[in-house]
Amino acid sequence: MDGKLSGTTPFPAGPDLSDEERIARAQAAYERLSTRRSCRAFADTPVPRAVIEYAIRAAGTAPSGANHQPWHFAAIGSPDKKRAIREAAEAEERRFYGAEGDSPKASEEWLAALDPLGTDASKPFLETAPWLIVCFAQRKGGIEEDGAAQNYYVTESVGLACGMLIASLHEAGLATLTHTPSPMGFLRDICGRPEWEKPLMIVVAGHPAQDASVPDHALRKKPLDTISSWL
Ligand code: IYR
Repeated sequence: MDGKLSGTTPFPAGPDLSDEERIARAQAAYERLSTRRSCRAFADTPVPRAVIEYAIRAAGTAPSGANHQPWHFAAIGSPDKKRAIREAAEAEERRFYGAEGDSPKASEEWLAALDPLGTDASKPFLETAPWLIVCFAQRKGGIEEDGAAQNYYVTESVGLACGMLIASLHEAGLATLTHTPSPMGFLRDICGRPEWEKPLMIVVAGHPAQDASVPDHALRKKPLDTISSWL
């Protein structure tokens, strides 16, 4: 059987709601999610591991290619590991931003696009925040533990899981940042992950620092009639 299950189970019934109740729920979900902001200054206030565990469990329910669940989440809470990640990430970011006098690896256009966010090579939040969740995409593995099967739609699948991770952390009242030092191969070494896993992003989670702020640029969301068409 190779661990594959061939039966079926009845599709679970959704809640018995009127259309009005459904609209109200959809609106409430939108309103809650729309308050999420990327946070770039975190307090060192601890967050229980159980919160992170449930958020990772929720991420692990995401749809994925052939249900192979091609993700691994390394939850980093230890100060030593956080420091190692900060040091390696900042070294890459200094090259990206050209902070050491060399010409930046990033194009002028890219740096101009980041200007309204006010980001630079300094990433103190990687040590201050209580949790760094390093999200890995598994090029192979299949559904079996230690499997060798090819995985499919890996980036799409892990992107969906990361979205659900962030939404769950937001629901739990935490601030998050999706951080993408570039390149980020060093995360594989620090987290002790195998070469067929590709780090996709770090999800930083915790409470915002008292002086955390949101750049106006981040508040500009495209309206419904731009992001959708109805045919
Ligand atoms: N990794 C860099 C640059 C960066 C790139 C994008 I695209 C962003 O939306 C934000 C930052 C950094 O973290 O500073």
